[in-house]
Amino acid sequence: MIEVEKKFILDKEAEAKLVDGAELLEVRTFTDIYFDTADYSLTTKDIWLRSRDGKFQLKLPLHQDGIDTSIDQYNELEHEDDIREALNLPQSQSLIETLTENGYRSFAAITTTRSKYKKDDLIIDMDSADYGYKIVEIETLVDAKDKIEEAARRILDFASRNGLTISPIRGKLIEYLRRNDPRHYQALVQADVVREE
Ligand code: V4E
Repeated sequence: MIEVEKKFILDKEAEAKLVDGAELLEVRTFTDIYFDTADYSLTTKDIWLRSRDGKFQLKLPLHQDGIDTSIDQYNELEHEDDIREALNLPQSQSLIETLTENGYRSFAAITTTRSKYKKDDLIIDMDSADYGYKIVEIETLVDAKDKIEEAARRILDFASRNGLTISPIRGKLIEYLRRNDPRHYQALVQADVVREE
């Protein structure tokens, strides 16, 4: 599946409007541990490897011409075999052991409490990260690339109807790096993965 999502700043007014008429699906807390090599070979290519509560996930960028670039599109791999193939890793040992042997190490751990809502057939994730940062993501899943554009339009329409401001925003990990690891953050700025506004 392809995840089409957009992050927005969450202030009190926006939160109240969003929650109005929305169905609360769940509240849960999870911990993400992010991995990369010492020279940032994944993240400087906009590739994100993490273990979420112990389960590995890999996000690969799916930037397409002609599609609104204010929407982020990633392909998500969740099967260890697929992740090994995408990263060119051999099929031996556990994934964490293979990663360590191939020079990957963890560079950030973030615990998030997420309130998930459904409204107008879109998913709203209100995230509060343990280091003191709040964000909201509007997202949907599509099963083919030719459905991304329509999904992106639905998200932006929904945002304007619900009083959300479309402005550049740092995700939880990027803000964490900006605050805690300026060297890594600058490498992402230089690689044009992160734009400084
Ligand atoms: C895709 C990405 C990163 C990995 C973390 O992805 P994100 O969607 O922020 O995490 P989360 O916890 O909401 O995952 P979900 O539960 O939705 O799967 S870190 C940075 N990016 C992309 C990115 C970027 N290139 N530039 C900026 C300013 N923000 C984010």
